[in-house]
Amino acid sequence: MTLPLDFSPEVAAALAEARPVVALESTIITHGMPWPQNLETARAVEAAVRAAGAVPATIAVIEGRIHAGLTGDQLTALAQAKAVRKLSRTDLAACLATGGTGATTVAATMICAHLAGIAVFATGGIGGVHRGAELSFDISADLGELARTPVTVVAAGAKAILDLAKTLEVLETLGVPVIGYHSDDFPAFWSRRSGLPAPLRMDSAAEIARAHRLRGALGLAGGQLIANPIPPEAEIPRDEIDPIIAAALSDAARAGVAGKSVTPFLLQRIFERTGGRSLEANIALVLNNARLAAAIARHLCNS
Ligand code: PSU
Ligand code: MN
Repeated sequence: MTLPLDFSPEVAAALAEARPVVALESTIITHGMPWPQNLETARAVEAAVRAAGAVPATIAVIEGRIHAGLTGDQLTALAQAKAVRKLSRTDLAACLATGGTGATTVAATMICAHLAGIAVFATGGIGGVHRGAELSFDISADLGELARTPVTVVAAGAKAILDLAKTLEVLETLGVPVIGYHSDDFPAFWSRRSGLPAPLRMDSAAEIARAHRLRGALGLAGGQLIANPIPPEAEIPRDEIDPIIAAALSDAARAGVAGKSVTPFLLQRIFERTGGRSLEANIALVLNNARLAAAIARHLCNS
């Protein structure tokens, strides 16, 4: 069976010539940010990857086919679409089988990037263990994907709406390397520090690329999580964001939000409750992650 996988001409050429490519997810566009900042950010992130010497491959499922690299029109349509599916490992094949369209989460983007031959992926923050998971069992499929698919994911830690201590515990259980970039502290998305130590630390893209290669050489399944703190000038300090997160979580509990809707609902409530500041921080950290991912991709091509 041939894979329903299409490459943009730019991404196909870069891969054929073994030039650096960085995968980008699409759920952040459809579910993580409001219009029109979602489209502006998607374009700015692609531009940041290019400026840092790599080719961006934004990944989405359109009418039953995986696309690695979107045209301007495809990106705009996705950013404007209402009620797009949010695809993860569980429903990717079903969406393809039924000719559907959907945005890819971190988990689904890792799967598609690996199929496409792309080893590095930049996003905002990964999903993780939700607060109250001991009752809800709500643990993102992103964690299991990091344990099995060999893609290095650059993120500003996990979103601070999660239980970060439990998220780190699960990542350790699954054998996922969590590497603080220029940081001894595990970052908390909008804030530079979570107060929890980063299990590992590296200070160069070259070392991260070497560690990626060595995991493969050792036959270790899975990827790496690079925890890259938000730039200092863009951060919302923890003591400011914590009460807002707590309020958003009680909004979610009152509204009875569950399953796939939890993360988008909380991000929207935090956006409203910070007067848009959370979005500015989110944009800054994604751009920062795109630049580091491009540097890692360049080192992977040169080693
Ligand atoms: N990072 C962001 N905004 C987002 C997400 C990540 O800045 O919207 C998305 C990612 O696609 C991630 C998903 O994989 O949220 C996690 O959702 P869940 O908790 O339902 O697994
Ligand atoms: Mn979930």
